[in-house]
Amino acid sequence: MVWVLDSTLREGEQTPGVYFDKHIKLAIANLLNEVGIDIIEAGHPMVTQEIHSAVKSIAQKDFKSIVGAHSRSLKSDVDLALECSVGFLGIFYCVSEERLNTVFKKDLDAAIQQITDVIKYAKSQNPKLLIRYTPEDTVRSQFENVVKAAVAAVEAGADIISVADTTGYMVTGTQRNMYDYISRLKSEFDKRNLKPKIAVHCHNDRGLALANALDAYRGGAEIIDATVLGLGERAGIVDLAELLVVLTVDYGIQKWNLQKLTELYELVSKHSGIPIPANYPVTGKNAFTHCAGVHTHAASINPMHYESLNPEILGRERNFALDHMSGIASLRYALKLINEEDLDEDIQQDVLKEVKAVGQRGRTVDLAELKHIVDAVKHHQTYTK
Ligand code: HCA
Ligand code: CU
Repeated sequence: MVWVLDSTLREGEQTPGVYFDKHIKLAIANLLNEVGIDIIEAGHPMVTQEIHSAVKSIAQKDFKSIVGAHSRSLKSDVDLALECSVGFLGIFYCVSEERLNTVFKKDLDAAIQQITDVIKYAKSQNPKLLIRYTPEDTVRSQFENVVKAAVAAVEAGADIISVADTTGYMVTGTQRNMYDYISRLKSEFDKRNLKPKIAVHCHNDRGLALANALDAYRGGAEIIDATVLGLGERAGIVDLAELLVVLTVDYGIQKWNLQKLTELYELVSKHSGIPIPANYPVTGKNAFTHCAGVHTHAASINPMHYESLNPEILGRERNFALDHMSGIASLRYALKLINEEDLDEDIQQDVLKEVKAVGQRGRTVDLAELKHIVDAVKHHQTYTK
């Protein structure tokens, strides 16, 4: 069954300007555990002493989620991760010719030697440790290099191979698609009778991260990386809430507690300083709000006319916004909610006029303001009658 790896505390903290204090990291990890996330990638202990200490504290919690650390392919990084007693270790090293030649000044065999030495070392220190090896920028690297390094990594003890679309380069439905990539990679392992789990890490540079991740899943990937709010380098990666909702509702995988997502998103948004856009799918303020008169009318009869997701799965409520788009049906629905459904027809029309006037000034009318408008219109009519 598919696993979800949340990297809000590692990739997410690579969002420019984002820093989570240790106690906030613990609170986020706690909610991720309550959501039922399979792996929490808690940080890269080498980066700072604070991250080291946070990863260690999270790993010490009695979580159902596996807690992991990120690490370069260096024994010194692995030692710091091992000190944190993590159950998962993600090691990355690129294998593209250009990067090996210009950045690392190493040939492929020397790089593979370094990768396999580090994996063997980590496994020898803790045989139960789940090890993932990621050839960074997998999909733009020479396929033969990826296969050679990944096969060697699995033979050295890696349990998981991750396909990273580090620059959000893949486009479903074209030659550069994840389904084909994962299928080809899996067949290379099959040929050699190796059975690592395949993970996928999709960046969102073209807005296709979720589509690519689902394409990878269809191709046989079993672990999908995501972050809260899709945080991460540049445009970030797959959004966790969107992924979990699709896997639950559309793929029928009943495994995660979606009711905790609102609290998790509010916490991460508050402490990352990244607002949740109002029109964001699943967690945005407007995600379940109907506005135009035609929509509100049909949705108040049966919400499914204008919804394909039920807000209740997230513990959220459907809303009807009043603004310049509203018609009499929306107004009547809102009046019922404030116990004013018996208003005279002409008063209702005047209230609607006022609501539309407010809407044209670029605001919506909430129920409290609607009550004031009703009172004002009633008052005015008493005087002018
Ligand atoms: C990084 C790059 C990375 C690594 C992914 C992984 C990517 O920030 O180190 O280790 O699985 O996108 O390639 O996030
Ligand atoms: Cu990444």
